[in-house]
Amino acid sequence: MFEKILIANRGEIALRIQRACRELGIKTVVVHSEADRDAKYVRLADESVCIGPAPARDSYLNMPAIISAAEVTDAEAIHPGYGFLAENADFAERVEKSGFVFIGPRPESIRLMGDKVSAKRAMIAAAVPVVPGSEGALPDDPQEIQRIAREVGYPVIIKAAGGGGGRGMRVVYTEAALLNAVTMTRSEAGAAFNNPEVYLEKFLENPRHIEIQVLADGGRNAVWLGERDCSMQRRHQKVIEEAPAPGIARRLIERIGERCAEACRKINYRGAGTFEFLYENGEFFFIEMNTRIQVEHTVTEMVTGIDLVQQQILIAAGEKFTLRQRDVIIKGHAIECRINAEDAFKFTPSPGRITSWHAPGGPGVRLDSHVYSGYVVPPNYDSMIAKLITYGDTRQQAIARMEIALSEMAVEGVQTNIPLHRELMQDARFVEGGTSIHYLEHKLSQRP
Ligand code: MV4
Repeated sequence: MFEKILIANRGEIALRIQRACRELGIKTVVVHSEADRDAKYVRLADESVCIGPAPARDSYLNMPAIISAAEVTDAEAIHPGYGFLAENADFAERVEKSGFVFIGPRPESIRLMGDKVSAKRAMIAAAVPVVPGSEGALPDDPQEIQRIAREVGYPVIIKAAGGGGGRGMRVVYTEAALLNAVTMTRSEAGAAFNNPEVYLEKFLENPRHIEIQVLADGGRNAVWLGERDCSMQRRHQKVIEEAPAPGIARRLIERIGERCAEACRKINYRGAGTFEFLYENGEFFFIEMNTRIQVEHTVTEMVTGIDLVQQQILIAAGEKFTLRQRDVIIKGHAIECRINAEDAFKFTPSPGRITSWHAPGGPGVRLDSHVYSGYVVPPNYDSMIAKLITYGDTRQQAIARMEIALSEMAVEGVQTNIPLHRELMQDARFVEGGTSIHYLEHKLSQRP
């Protein structure tokens, strides 16, 4: 097992990784920017290294600075968390070339999934159902593009191969709008991702976003750890996640989960990963794979009792990965509310000093947060300051516990989206379960 790990991230996930290391008896090095110098988790780490000024590109995205920090502190492995360099194949490669272990998939896997066209091709080969669309990237010939779109059937969506997570896509409803949309998406993709390749899919109008969590050892052992419903989102930012997904037949999920585990074996996937699907009219369609630990991994931990961050570390250390599918038993229900420092109505960021911080508690309540009374939320990074997770025997109990926990939570000095979460816990459609990816934005558009 490793003696010392460097954490190349900030905020709640830096603390989360630190806690996993502690439990495994591993020392931690935290790298931080000048803006995060006074963060409590920085002081709680065994060592810390300032790697640059506040802007992420000068610190959390500065590969040589991070690798140098690992060298001077004698860390053996680097955990990238989520965001920043977590899905940067070049970083993973440089980490390994410098003699450290990257706690994540092999660089080739990150690269394969980073290119959404090659990811989809790999899934088709592994018998994972995908959204109907072009076979690979779209050709240049306009007539050929029109033929593909006609065959798939309108509406269609044009997506950048280098995009993902909602970046670089365009919906097209008529043939008249097709070629211009392809040209525009191509040119934006060339500028944004340095890759002008685009592909085409049938546009699903009212799907849910369901994702499958996997853990794999890079060889024959791969397991899936149930699903999460992440449909409650605004502008591609998830707001609430839950596990399991309400109202979907278990045999259907099991079939998809098995396909995901088999796909991992096929590509020798290593570490934690997430298969993203759109779910509509009882069918699953793969869209993307994330090769990192995700923000919402917590709800899977609550319903499986498995510590996903510890598993990532064990797998990276080459310890025998002994988890078997029969050991993964989904029990109860978990919901996560992302607490952001932002205006609850206008969604504008609200950085600044938290003058008062009261955390909720009680049975089935988990709060993952690096924040405390007196903490200053820097304006340089995303606005998430906490994840409030509740667990219950039933979905109804998890919701009830969430309502109580939200009511106990008191934050002063910055504005938060706690009022929005309280509203959602009382929302009849949310309580019923199974709302689509458009529900939240639709609801917000109806607000007075
Ligand atoms: C889609 C889609 C409908 N049809 N693909 C957005 C993020 C990226 N991961 C893929 N996205 C979508 N792809 C087809 N063929 C609708 C979305 C989409 C979406 C997906 C998941 C969660 C929220 C979303 C919000 C708007 C659009």
